[in-house]
Amino acid sequence: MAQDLSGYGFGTRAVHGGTEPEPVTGAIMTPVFQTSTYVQPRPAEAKLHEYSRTGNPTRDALEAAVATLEGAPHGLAFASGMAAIDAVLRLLSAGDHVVAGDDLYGGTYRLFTKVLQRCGLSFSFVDTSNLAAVEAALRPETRLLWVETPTNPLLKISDLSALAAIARRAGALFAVDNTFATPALQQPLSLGADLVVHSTTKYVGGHSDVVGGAVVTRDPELRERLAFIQNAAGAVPGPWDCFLTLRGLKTLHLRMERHCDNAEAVAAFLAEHPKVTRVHYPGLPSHPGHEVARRQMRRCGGMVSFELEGGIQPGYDLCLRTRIFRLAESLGGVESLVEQPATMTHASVEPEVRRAAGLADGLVRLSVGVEDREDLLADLEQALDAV
Ligand code: P1T
Repeated sequence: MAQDLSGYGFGTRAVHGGTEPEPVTGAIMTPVFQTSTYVQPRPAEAKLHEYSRTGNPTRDALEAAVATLEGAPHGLAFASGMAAIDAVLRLLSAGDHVVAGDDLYGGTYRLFTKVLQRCGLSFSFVDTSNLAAVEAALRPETRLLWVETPTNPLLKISDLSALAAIARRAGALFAVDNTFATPALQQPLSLGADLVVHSTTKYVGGHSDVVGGAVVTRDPELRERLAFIQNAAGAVPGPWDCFLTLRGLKTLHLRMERHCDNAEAVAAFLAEHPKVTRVHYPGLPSHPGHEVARRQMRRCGGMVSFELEGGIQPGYDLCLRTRIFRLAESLGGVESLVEQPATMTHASVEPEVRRAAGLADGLVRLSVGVEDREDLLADLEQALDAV
């Protein structure tokens, strides 16, 4: 049983969460328990685990570690961020209604509208930074409020405490996709959320080498229901993926400082550049969510998006001209990435829906990595000069 780390600082919890010396050898790092099943002393009497879809010691360590980061007792790991989101939505039943943000990862929007709607759930997409809009979208059958903050890709900020109060009054669960902020910068459970979801593919894993997801909660009943869904549906990560994610998250606090330092510099640079018409970064005082972000986030994270004068073509050209910022989907790894959401990560959102939410076709999104700041700024400068 892992020791209770609740009184320790975030860095100590990141390093030690979930990992106890392995009892047989004393190995300080949790081994990869590459096994599908476990020999039982007697029928239906398992030592600890019976089958690796249901449980695996490497996964146990990861689940405990992610929970510790969010300051919660219960974590569950999934094969991807989408699998984690899908598991949360399976807490609902046909006929239930969900209020969700209007600027979500394109894959989340796709799951909601193209898969789960067909199964009898209904969705209203609203700007969750507008509390009145959230209130107005509630229905008697609303069972879930689903929020990203900062959002992907527009970095909109929603007031988590206020939304938690709205959800509570409506009798709905409040789930926060904390992928962009990470628990190093924002802890939604302490602000009233019932569930926190992660694509651990991103900052939690941090090294662009593994896909995974997690759900964290303080509520033992929600944990039981989610563990049942996890086992019944089976979208679990393998032990190697758990190991890599666990290794990655031990340095989350160190990496996030550097991501934030670099993103602040990049946002300030872009805000001053004559070819840039708009910068979305909650750390800029001009950002409409700046004050709320300062209240509920420690720092503002490593994601920056922006628009260029002239619309789509210059953004497209910029993606081809950066050398250190590599053109790729995903985010949150040590490497800086650039992409064009409208044609890449958010292509599954209908153009009119994207535009109504403020996602311009020419928007460029940066995942600012942990390289040297001067090199990142020089890379953007030469690419901007060329477009
Ligand atoms: O890719 P996966 O691990 O399944 O996670 C999905 C997901 C969930 N939530 C947020 C906020 C995300 O950004 C993602 C994945 N996003 C990308 C791949 C991207 O480039 O935006």
